[in-house]
Amino acid sequence: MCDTYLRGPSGVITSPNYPVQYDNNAYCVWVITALNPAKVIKLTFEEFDLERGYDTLTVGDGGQAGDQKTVLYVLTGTTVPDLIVSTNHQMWLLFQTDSVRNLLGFKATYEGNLSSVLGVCLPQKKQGCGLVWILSSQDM
Ligand SMILES: [Ca+2]
Repeated sequence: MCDTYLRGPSGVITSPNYPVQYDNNAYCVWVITALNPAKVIKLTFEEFDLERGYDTLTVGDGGQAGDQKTVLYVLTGTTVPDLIVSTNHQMWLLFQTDSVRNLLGFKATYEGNLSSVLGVCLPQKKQGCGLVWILSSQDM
């Protein structure tokens, strides 16, 4: 899952191991960026299955992943969320799980009228999946 290039006008983000259960102590960050600042990012969920209250996917506006001031939603449980649209050209996702009980995870597609998307994986200090994806796009 690391060091993967994603290209095209849209792409898929899944929890680690999907469609197999995610790991304990996961800490994954995604930042989706449209280089055209006039664009917004749309995130559509197809599957959602997290341990309610203990494993969460936080979705925020902008590029400062984890910034409490920009949180749009903290998602947990097994209800598939509605479409999420950012208010600007960046959206971040933070997936965190605790140390027990894993479910299936999530699958979402992102779309921002993008012509290309680059995915980069960076190491994280925390234990678990430790993925940081920085997704950038550029209009043709
Ligand atoms: Ca858990």
